[in-house]
Amino acid sequence: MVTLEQFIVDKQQEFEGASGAFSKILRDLSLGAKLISFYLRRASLTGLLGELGLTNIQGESVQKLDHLANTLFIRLFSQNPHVAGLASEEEEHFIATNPHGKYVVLFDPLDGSSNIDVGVPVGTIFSIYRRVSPVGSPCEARDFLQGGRAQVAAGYVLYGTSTLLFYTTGQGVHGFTLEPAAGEFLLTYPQVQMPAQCAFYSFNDNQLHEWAPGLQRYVQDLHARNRTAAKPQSLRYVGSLVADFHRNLLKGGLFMYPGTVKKPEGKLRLLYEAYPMAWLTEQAGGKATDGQKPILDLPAQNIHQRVPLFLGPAEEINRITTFLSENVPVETL
Ligand code: P6P
Repeated sequence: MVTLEQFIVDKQQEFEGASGAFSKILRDLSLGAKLISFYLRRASLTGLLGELGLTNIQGESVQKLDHLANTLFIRLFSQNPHVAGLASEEEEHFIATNPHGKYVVLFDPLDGSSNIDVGVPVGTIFSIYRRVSPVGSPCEARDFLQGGRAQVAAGYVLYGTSTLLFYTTGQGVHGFTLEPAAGEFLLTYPQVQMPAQCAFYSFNDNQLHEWAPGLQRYVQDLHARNRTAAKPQSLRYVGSLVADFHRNLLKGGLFMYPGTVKKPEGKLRLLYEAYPMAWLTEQAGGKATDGQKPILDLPAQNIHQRVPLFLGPAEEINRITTFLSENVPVETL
């Protein structure tokens, strides 16, 4: 029965030289997660389902719970003395908070929220950096654009059959389950490793005809391998990144959201979706690319930039890279 806070202390996972900073930031994140979990489970009883009637910077309709989660995390992190600034999927610009804070937090407050009305699990994704601008002055854009390898912590909350919090600080991936009776996250998945073989594949193939020929060829090869495999891979895709990723992290699976001819950068955001999920993937023994290059090595240009995303066991990701680099032509069926 190890609580999240005790685990951080036991593992000395504080950032060096800032005792209590990581604990305090994770404590705010876990408080937000507990409250969001509470509101989500009653949403259809309390009129919190559906749209707010606004459109966010992404051009997406804002769900009522998107707004609630975003507002909650902004309030929590704004009062945290260790946090100098925030960037949210729901906010066009970053928000400077405490000039004496040493860290910045990026988050997708409620990813997959279009699934809430149909009872599909949704999640929160977070990514933490040590600021590079001078402490004592307002944070700057460069604090958020340091690149994936500069993250000091990253993780997600999954609001599913239970509320789970998974994170890494570069010392492996660790998972915790919310015990509502105690209001605590308890350690339930220490040192998670992604299985080397895929039991599942997760992608939306409604734009397959617009994918690179090499990737279409990979999909043909995947189906051909399934015809003779002792244990064929199953398609599992719920359209909620955290839910699809979490299943594949525990059971082994490929997640991909490629670019298309019309949208070569794909849909998912680099800073607060791809970077954190890529670091978790690598820390769990998997591989994360944009189809060719490691996600964590891609430079950050702006906080809402998009990137094609491939997450999974190294063998499967390497196979995709081969098909894409050889751009093997699509076989006529
Ligand atoms: P599509 C949810 O809107 C999201 O951002 C991710 O959580 C999810 O993986 C993806 O989009 C689903 O997109 O185009 O398949 O509905």
